[in-house]
Amino acid sequence: MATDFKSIPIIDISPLVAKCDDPKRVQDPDVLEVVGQLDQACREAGFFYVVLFYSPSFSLTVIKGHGIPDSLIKDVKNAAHKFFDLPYEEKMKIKLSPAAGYRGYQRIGENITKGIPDMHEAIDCYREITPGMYGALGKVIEGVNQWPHDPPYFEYETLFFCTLIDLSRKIVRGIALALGGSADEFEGERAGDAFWVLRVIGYPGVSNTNGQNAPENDIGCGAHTDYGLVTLVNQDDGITALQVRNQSGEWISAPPIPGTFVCNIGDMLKIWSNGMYDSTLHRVINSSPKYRVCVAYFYEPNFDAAVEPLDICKDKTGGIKKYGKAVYGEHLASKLETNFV
Ligand SMILES: O=C(O)CCC(=O)C(=O)O
Repeated sequence: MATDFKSIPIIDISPLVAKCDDPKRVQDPDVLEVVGQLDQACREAGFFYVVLFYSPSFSLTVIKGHGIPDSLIKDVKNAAHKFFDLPYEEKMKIKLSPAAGYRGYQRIGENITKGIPDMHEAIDCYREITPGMYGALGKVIEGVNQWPHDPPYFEYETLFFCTLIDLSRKIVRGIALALGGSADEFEGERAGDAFWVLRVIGYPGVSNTNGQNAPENDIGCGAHTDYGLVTLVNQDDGITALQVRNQSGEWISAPPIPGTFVCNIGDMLKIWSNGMYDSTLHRVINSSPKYRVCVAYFYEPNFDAAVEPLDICKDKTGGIKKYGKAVYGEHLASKLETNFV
């Protein structure tokens, strides 16, 4: 369960990224330091920033090899701003629908959280699932991703975000160590063939949605937890909109920090950890007059993974499994089938 954290910790994970595949990793004090910080962050907040690039304001280590240059992240967000600025009819050419495997463009208000339309629009895409690949389990999400032709290169640039699979895997290896397991705990049939979801999301600024220039905007994305293992979020600079709920119910801001991704844990990790780590509620309110873009990469278990508390976590939490078995693909499908108007 989250604590009464007042801010989201920043973790320089470069020692872990450099050494997580090295058999001697647990003898390295720098790796152990990162593992300790991950454990604390996952127990206390379920959210943390990972530092990916050299940022003069933070003087932290460059993490090489994650595959996404800062300039490309900016290009993707610029392209997203251009796409969301297009006329509605243009955007609807790649409309999301159940027939398209829930892939494509969703208009403002189409996504529903706890009965209330979210004031965001988005392009949703998923790792490809070919017909029959997972039988009835995968049916709901079968399809190919739908990409805009305008602006050009949108698909090509955006798909670069999928190289975050490598960084996510390394973070998850660190989390496995933090739970007291082996670094390989989430490989193989758990998340060795990780499914992924990518969302490019746009949140209108305050005066564009309610027309009253009110100090607080409508909810851009209602309070929710993420479904899978870990999420990496890159947000527009200069707009504070993402909020994370602590144990007392206070909403703690997670402002954009240049050169970082926000990382948070999802429902499947909560089950695997037997509740040692919680998937923390978060929401988005863009109260700035500016339009905000965020790119969220969701690193998930294998689509057909059967997820239940790990024995090492059960033993550390009183010996009783707090959660029954969940199949990740079923969890995702149940969310998709109730998420939209
Ligand atoms: O816009 C954000 O900062 C986060 C988006 C989010 O929470 C989500 O898509 O699940």
